[in-house]
Amino acid sequence: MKKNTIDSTRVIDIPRIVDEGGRGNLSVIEKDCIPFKIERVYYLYDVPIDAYRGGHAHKNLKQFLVPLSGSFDVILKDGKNTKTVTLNKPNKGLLIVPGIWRELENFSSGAVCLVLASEVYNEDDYIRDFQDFVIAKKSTE
Ligand code: T46
Repeated sequence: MKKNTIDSTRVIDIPRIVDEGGRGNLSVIEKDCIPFKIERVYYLYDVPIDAYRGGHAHKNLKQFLVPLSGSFDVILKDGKNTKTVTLNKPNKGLLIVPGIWRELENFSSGAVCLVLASEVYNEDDYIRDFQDFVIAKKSTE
């Protein structure tokens, strides 16, 4: 389990190209915008307003969450501290480093959460029990 704290998670601005002809915006994630190579892309959508996603930590996975549409809250925990980040702009994404518990809630109607991930899917990388997570974090102190 990585020693990271919630201070290691951060919102990153995604470059935005505003069309001068009034055709709207274009945002692009390339080169060094995020600090890992993308190995997987998935997205959450049609999430009911009262539904809850996440509720786990990753041992090694880095992820970048982008609210392509609508908004939702991401609750981050490191075993000691908690912070909530509201994502509601398609040109601002949240970097979540390994060793951080995350919960996603308060999805607005029509919200879409794009996730760029540093590894392919691997269930062994998940810690899905919060007490196990807290114990694993304590062992890094
Ligand atoms: C995370 C949050 C933001 C796959 O087969 N492949 C995949 O790439 C993923 C992500 C999931 N799955 C399967 C595993 C489960 O049977 O899809 C099902 C739902 O996955 P889970 O309950 O983990 O979904 P969320 O929305 O609670 O969590 C997901 C990611 O798993 C997680 O890494 O940070 O989105």
